[in-house]
Amino acid sequence: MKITSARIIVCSPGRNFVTLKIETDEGLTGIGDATLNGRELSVASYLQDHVIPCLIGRDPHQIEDIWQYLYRGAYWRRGPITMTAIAAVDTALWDIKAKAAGLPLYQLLGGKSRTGVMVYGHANGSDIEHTVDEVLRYADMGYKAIRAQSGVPGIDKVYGVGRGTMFYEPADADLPSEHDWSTEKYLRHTPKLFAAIREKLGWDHHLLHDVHHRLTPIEAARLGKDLEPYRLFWMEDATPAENQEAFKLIRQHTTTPLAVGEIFNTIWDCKDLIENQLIDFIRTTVVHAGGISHLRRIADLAALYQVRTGSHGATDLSPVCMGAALHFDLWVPNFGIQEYMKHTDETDAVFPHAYTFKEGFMYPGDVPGHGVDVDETIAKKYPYQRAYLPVNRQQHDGTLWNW
Ligand code: EZ4
Ligand code: CO
Repeated sequence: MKITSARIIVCSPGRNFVTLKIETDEGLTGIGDATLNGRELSVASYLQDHVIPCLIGRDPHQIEDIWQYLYRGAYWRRGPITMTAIAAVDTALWDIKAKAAGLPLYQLLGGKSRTGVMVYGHANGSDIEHTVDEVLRYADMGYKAIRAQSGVPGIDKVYGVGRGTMFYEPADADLPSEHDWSTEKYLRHTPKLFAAIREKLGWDHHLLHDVHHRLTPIEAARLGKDLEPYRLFWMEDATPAENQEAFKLIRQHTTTPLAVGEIFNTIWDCKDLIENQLIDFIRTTVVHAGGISHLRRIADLAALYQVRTGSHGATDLSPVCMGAALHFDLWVPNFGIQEYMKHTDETDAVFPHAYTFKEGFMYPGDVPGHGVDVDETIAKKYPYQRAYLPVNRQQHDGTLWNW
């Protein structure tokens, strides 16, 4: 088999998505997600201008060789744009291989390790009462695990509280919108939120929380300690992870499990945190960490230290990534949980898919490949629209902070 063509489909059915489609001389095609939120066109150009010319004529079955060719061959290793582009190629090639075999992708990875994939949904509210109601609504929908984010009294706009209740979408403007921040107010508020949730919800559901890189290490340690009574499944991105030594300090102070990795793009970003047992869940994804081939390497390293997977799955990860992730999750032995935010109906129409949700679990389906397609005719109705993630500034003096 030979790759005869490859092309990029950019569309915006409510938000931007970049999709790579690879075609072969045997008529089999495969697709991969290449969406990098707020920097979409850089990846599209990287693929179009620098990767696609190298793919034509290659045997799509040689997934590993093509991966190494694109990673080593670029000379400039790693980074979100390179690794998202490689991920798109890798995902599309796994799709083709599985279709050629006539098997759902999880069978090629080693088959099912579980009956379904536990996912967590997002409960967002403007204040504690509203967030508690949202958590209960997610429990009613069947979710076994729920992430809770709440507005903070005295802070104008806070991460996790956005438009809509099923489709929270942070990339909200054609220039970055500005949020404000107060660590003191957040740290006072958040333990009260989880106390209120446990009181109404009880103890039969997993609860998660995303700090979104807002705290210094000692502040993160304090929040972890204050949340211990509510037995969180995890506290996510408690502090920025460029300096990974910071996690030692957090670890020394709290038994609240720690999750990191949605912005990581290779195993090298994960290595020290995993080997030093500073985290409990690794959140790298198919689309931002080099595809299924590379994510498998990260998961195998993590397994040595009882670190489990918890892949990022917000709405900027397209249904193509979601489908591939669910095959991966069904197989990966050290699976923890999968993030899931429902896409809009417009997005689902552009990306018809075999995966389903039932009672808090998801299933990738059994069609050959990863089970997600792209309807190019519908996609054409939604042209690219520039959109940015917000920035965050300290209240009072406007110091730029971590969003
Ligand atoms: O901010 O996907 O856990 N989920 C998150 C997301 C991220 C966006 C960034 O593109 O933190 O909401
Ligand atoms: Co996050």
